[in-house]
Amino acid sequence: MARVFSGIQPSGDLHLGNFLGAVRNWVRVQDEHDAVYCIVDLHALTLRPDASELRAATLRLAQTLIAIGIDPEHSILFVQGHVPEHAELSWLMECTASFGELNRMTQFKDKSGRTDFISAGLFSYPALQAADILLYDTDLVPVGDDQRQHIELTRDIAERFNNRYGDTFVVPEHVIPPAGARVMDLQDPTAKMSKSEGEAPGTVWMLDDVGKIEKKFRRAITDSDGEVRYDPEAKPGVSNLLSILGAATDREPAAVAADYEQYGPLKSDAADAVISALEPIQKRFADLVADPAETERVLARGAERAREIASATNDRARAAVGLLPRSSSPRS
Ligand code: ATP
Ligand code: LTN
Repeated sequence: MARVFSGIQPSGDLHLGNFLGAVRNWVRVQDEHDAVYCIVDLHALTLRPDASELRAATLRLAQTLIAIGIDPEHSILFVQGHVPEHAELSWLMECTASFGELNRMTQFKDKSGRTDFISAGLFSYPALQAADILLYDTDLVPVGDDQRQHIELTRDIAERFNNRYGDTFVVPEHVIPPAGARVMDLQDPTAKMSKSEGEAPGTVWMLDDVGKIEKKFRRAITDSDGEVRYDPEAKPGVSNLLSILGAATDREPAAVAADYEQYGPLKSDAADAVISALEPIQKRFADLVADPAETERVLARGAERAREIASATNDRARAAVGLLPRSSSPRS
């Protein structure tokens, strides 16, 4: 069975873009694949979160992922900081990636422009991401469109490492969903819906109640010509609504457009489709929140299973570059 790996930052609650672009597909692929899903708390540190918020967000994200349908009995669900091989292999990745490559990453350019303290970790972020992926002999990485460049860099790093030191890593491929890969902000449809935008009215949170979701869709920015047509360049707001409704109902946005002549019904149908996808998830989430110890047990077990795979790959990589074996450690 092909191995799937993906990661998500505990940088706040999930929004509709995270759901349609990424985690919904994690659930869809887990039955036919050997799936490993990681909550990347070390990556979240690149933007200096408050410690107690990070702790709470990590647990809530685990609960959200289980509520969405990640099955921790079948797939491996774990927290990056529980498996020390991630930080260790990251250093080898930093020494394999070039400064120029990291400097070309658009996510770094975006995020460094929005913070007054630019940590070195924010710059080397993709090296840690490469370590995450390569530790698990990953074949496929399901992500939203914004991660394409990072996965391409991971492939380049893996190939360079294999050329320098001999075959060590599987070279992974990204899987970008056909619909929902880029959900845009409902108030600014030229910007992607994002966790870091705070309480923005254009972001639909997965835990928003029915009233809020309806209001956000009702107020979504469209345009003034009144025509329903899928054309993301010329009509970004309307096209975003069509993409969302299409992704939520598994239809092509252009085909959805044919059913509408006015913006009002399109907005309310998009809101209804989103509400019916989110309601059962919100119910399961409430049950999980009532028993945090159970989620902590799931994560501890996930880390154990992850570490079995990660330590073998990490040992292979350490040996390949010429680090002496850790004879005192039971793992190498
Ligand atoms: P931040 O704003 O903190 O960067 P984010 O909302 O971009 O957060 P991430 O944790 O970086 O979220 O991403 C988790 C997953 O969700 C990734 O696979 C990413 O590609 C996907 N994703 C994020 N935003 C969107 C979006 N607007 N549309 C589709 N997919 C998205
Ligand atoms: N960089 C990703 C999160 C992430 C990831 C990964 C995704 C960290 N490690 C490994 C896929 C595979 C993001 O910002 N969404």
